[in-house]
Amino acid sequence: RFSTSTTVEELIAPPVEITYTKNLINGHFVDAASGKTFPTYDPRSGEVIAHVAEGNAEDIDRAVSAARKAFDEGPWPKMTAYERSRIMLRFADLIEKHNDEIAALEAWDNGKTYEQAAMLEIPMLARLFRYYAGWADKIHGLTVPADGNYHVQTLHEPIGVAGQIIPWNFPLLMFAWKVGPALACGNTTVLKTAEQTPLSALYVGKLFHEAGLPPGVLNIVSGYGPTAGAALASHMDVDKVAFTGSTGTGKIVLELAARSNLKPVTLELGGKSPFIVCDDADIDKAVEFAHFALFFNQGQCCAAGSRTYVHESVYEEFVAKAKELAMRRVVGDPFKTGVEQGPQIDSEQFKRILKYIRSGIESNATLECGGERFGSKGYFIQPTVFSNVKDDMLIAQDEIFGPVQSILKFKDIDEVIRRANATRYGLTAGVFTKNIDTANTLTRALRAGTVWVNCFNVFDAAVPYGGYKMSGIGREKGIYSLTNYLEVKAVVTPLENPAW
Ligand code: TXE
Repeated sequence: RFSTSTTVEELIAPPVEITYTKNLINGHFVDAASGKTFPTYDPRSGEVIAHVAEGNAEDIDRAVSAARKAFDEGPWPKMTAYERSRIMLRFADLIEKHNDEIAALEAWDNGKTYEQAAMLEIPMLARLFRYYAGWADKIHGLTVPADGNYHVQTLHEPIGVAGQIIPWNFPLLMFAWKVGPALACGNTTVLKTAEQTPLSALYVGKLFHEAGLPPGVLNIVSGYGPTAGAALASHMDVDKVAFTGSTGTGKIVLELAARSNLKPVTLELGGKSPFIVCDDADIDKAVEFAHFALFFNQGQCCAAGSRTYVHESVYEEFVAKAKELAMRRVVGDPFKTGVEQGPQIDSEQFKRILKYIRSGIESNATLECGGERFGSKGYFIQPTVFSNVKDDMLIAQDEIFGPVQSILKFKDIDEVIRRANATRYGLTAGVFTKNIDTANTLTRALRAGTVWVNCFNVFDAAVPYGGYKMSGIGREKGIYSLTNYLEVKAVVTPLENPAW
């Protein structure tokens, strides 16, 4: 089944033109200050898709100046919240109108399936902006019953210029998680996209301006992390930084923020999330969800359920079914209908994942299926399942970020709680049981920002998302995300007539 297939040898031409490759600063597409460009690649073949303006510190500086001006002089924070909301709603309408082109760009630059982008991610992008548009005119402070004759109120004000650094696994959903709340609260922003996937953000950035976004409110700079990203995190005129990516880079961002102007930082980092299958679970459903929890988006999800703990009484059955499902997974050109798994993002991730697979084999985990590259070009990897995985193996400890499922065995609930929590991460967890008491025990005991019970990867605009421990700081989405982009001002006024 995994033998080299011809499906990835003849690639379908993506149904979209590349129109925007320059940085979007102050409402205009401009070349990089240095005049340099960098290539972005098609992960199906490793061939260059386009050359994109390579932003560095100078471009970040220009973008921050534009954002500063748009914040300090308006019109964005000074506009009525209703007007801001209407622009965001018009943007959502334009996203829907251009759904298929945006999806094609996203699939081409990232390697995810066109169907996933067109049917799930781009509709979700519009949904997220409508959600945040709804918040724009519902952000307000409190009146506080302080001691003494004072009228005390709190004003919830935008924090200023946001610096936002995003990864490549969900380029546009990460765009929405960052830009949505920042703009709803009246901030302006400079967004640094991932160097692997610069194209789709530029396209939707243009649509946002068509929807009436004033220049300078959203600036998008393409470029590399240590140059453009670091310049943004350490910029003295950026008031807040939000980052999604690896835990290692998250530490650097936090340090750069601290060493510059102590700007507040939100971080959404890596994970090694447990997926726990109890003895009373619906096994077929658990197998299906465990597969989805790990293999979705080529395994390139921070949420991935990458430690599948299965109760010993159902372990053999579970492993057999998980293997069968992985063997049936359709790998191929992500533009082809019915394909479930495309290539990994780039050669670096591809090599890294294969290295982890080798480490699993060397440490004597049982390779149930997969284990090698798929096809002979591009960055495709066979869906891989390991059983008999032990907690101290590298594949059970590190974030692999690829299509590699690790199945571990457990005996009782206290033991699995202890083992599930024995990690530096704490992003998500999955629990499969029909027993309400077991579900309640596990949801409270697991140290993770999200616990999905009898489901997984449910990402609603209103539901907060973020990590415990080294999986991050702060929450995105939902009402909780707004606090990342607001300052609270207490206003105290004496009352003239003490009798009041
Ligand atoms: O991440 P980086 P990479 C994890 C996953 C993956 C690993 C490495 O395990 O295998 O990270 O991926 C920018 N200052 N995740 O190397 O470096 C960079 O340009 C400022 C989990 O791609 O964290 C990009 O825009 N910025 C994750 C962004 O940081 C810097 C999603 C992410 O890149 C920078 C992606 C610097 N010094 C990877 N260096 C998730 N949580 O979903 C890099 N960047």
